[in-house]
Amino acid sequence: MKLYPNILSAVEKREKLLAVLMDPDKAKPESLDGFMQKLNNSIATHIFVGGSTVEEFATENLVIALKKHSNLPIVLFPGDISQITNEANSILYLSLLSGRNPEYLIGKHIASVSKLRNTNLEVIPTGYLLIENGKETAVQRVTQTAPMPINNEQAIVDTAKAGELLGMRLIYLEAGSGAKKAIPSSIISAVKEELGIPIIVGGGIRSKEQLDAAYQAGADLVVIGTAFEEDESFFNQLKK
Ligand code: 1GP
Repeated sequence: MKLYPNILSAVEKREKLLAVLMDPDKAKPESLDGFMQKLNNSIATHIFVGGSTVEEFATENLVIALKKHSNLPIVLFPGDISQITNEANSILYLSLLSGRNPEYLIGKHIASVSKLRNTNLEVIPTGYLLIENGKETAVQRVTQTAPMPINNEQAIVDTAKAGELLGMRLIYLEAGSGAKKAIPSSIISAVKEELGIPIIVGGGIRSKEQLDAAYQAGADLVVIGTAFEEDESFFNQLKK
């Protein structure tokens, strides 16, 4: 099953996509029942799996368990090479374009090749932009890069565009997990206007209103993790 063509066709049909992000450090394979039941009854279209600090094999074990609970495509959103597992369908091959740390622009990618070579994962090149949200986030800490200032919209648009010109298939606008402020609508729409590739938006989205605002501004796929982790009843507002 190839995910990218499905994303493109959803964009064409103006269908909006929602990924539930699950962190292998927090979601435990043995206690997924209730959560997954709610997820399966919701409008979620994808499950993303990833975290910034994850124990070895935790990702693989979680993905194996998730497949028993859901038929949704499982996409790796890896914080590190150790999180690559052939059990998933696809991998967002993230290059942190907002930062200037060569490890996260190309270094980790080179190191990942020997692992990827032995998988059937669909690799989706994704330009990843970390944007200021009011507090320090895990991505910032782990990658030792600064987020892009929110008031320099042109720099954000130009960075996203450069990603598209380099051949990225997706652009991910990231406010950071548990962000105080989600990506502002004005930034989403400015990037959307300039780009021909689908846009992912994530970080700090905690309500149906914020989700709809992100879609309205031009997000093709929204990622939500923390809000579901903190309160599973949020799924009730997002029923199919
Ligand atoms: C984090 O964009 C994702 O990488 C989702 O963020 O956990 O704040 O929903 P939240």
